[in-house]
Amino acid sequence: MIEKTVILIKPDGVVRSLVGEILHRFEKTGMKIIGLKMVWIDKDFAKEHYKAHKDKAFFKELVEFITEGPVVAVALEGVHAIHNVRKIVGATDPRDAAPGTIRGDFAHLSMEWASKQKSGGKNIIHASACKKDADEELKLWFEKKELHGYKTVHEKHTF
Ligand code: FUP
Repeated sequence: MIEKTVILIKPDGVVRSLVGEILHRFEKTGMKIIGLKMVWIDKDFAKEHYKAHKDKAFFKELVEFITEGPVVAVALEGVHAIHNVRKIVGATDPRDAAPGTIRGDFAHLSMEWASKQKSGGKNIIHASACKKDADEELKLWFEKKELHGYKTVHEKHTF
């Protein structure tokens, strides 16, 4: 039940100075940050990350968008972390993302709009979709030595 997952604060989230706000939302749940870094990836790395979308019409724009600035990569650990993180992130299209979710609160440019602008969808954040993706993304984004095991106060003090 204890899972590890990956989130990426995408270039739009970074340039809008939303890093602290976003990290806070995950930390408040009690889930544990076990890896954290800022990286400016190149196109080959982006293509590997988004390989599931390589045949989609928006693939080129997706790769261009995620490489236009640095991203903040975060590894999180917690009970049902993959599901819980996706719940906090919200629906893929900002038009559908519910208020209270990161995408619902901080984004509004729809995928339809992005496609008309010929840009990648600006939805602030990526989160691993399932266990298989989480395992692959942890390996792609983090070296073993960049992931840390430690006890949070919640684990130390169980009343
Ligand atoms: P998600 O798992 O919620 O990030 O969504 P997907 O894996 O389905 O999509 C990956 C990324 O493609 C999304 F973050 C947004 C982007 N996208 C576009 O840029 N244009 C589209 O028309 C659809 C998706």
